[in-house]
Amino acid sequence: MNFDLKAVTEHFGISSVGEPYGRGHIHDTYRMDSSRYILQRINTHVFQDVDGLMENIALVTSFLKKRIAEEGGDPDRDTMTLIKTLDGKSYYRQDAENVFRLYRFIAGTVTLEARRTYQDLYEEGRGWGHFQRLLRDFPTKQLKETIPDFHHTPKRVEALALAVKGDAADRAARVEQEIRFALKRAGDCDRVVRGMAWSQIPLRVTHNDTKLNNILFDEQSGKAVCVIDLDTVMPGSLLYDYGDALRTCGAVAAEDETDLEKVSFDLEAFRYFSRGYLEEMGEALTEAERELLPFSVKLMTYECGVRFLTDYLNGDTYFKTNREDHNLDRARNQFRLVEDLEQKETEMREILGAAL
Ligand code: ADP
Ligand code: GN1
Ligand code: MG
Repeated sequence: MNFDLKAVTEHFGISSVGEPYGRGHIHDTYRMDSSRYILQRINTHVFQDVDGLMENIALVTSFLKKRIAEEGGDPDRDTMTLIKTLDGKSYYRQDAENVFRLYRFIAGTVTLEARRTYQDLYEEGRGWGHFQRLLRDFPTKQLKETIPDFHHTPKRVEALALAVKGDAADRAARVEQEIRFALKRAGDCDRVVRGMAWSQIPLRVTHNDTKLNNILFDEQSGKAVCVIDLDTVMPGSLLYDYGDALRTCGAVAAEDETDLEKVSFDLEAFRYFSRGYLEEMGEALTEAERELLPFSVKLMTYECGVRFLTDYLNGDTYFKTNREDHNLDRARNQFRLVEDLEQKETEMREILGAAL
């Protein structure tokens, strides 16, 4: 560690005794002061607008606390609590690379890297649905778009077309089939952004990293307790969060599995997750959102594949890779999943029909 931990903890007024904690891929996380706090060194390479992102988190968590209290929940446990520095700031900057924030540690909870049973996915769905329902009246105008056009799929496709043209890593000739696959399906990739532009799909608060390991589960009961990792909270469509959660928790194989025979979408996972999500959020969905739920899973999977393929063509400059052709493997995997989702759309509609 090339920072002065004692100076950091002194700024927050806590003990400097602690240890690394969790398995996050973005920040350095420490459990401090007899498990009272979570200290995070913010990854300033990924997140350059620290002020914007901390302001978003402060706004969203204080709104959540009010709503949670109104519902009779525990505002200190059901959402994150930011602890300010002694001079009242939401983070402490030691130097350009070393920027820290402090949260209250939420005790008696666990994070899951993979589901243990389908019930975990029902709980995961409830967790994301509850988060969305509590925030349904949040004034989204207050939020900064810290990563502009993050889920603007047509712009992601434009970036792919540019990458093909530029062919920076001299790889385009090898992946003609994948490029064709992506461009052939670009026709309806604007359905969500178009719906938002025409105000048919409401602008809401979105989390934008709806993975299973960004929910804390109660150690004893297994129930979803708290949504964490709020760095990418931005204005957007809830379809991004619903679709991206299922892209990950509904896939049978890992995102970079190379044996495409193993890649498929699990309708049972879809059923459990959606039941939990809709129990919380079903009534607050608009007609247009409801209609697009199955499509959103395919859209987010397609978009992710497009991003992996783009990065492959650009020479792997965005996503971390740890083997040759890693991004290409991921793109092929996601596109295989898109094909499977195309086959399963009718069944997905039937499942949602029953759940609604
Ligand atoms: P990353 O962006 O690196 O994934 P996270 O904010 O998700 O970072 O935190 C990493 C891990 O730290 C989580 O998976 C979780 O296990 C743990 N964690 C984070 N915040 C808290 C908290 N307030 N209480 C308890 N554990 C937490
Ligand atoms: C990135 O860092 P991680 O793994 O949580 C990416 C997501 C992608 C995901 C694909 C800020 O998320 O959008 O879906 O990789 N996050 C960012 O694995 O670009
Ligand atoms: Mg995380």
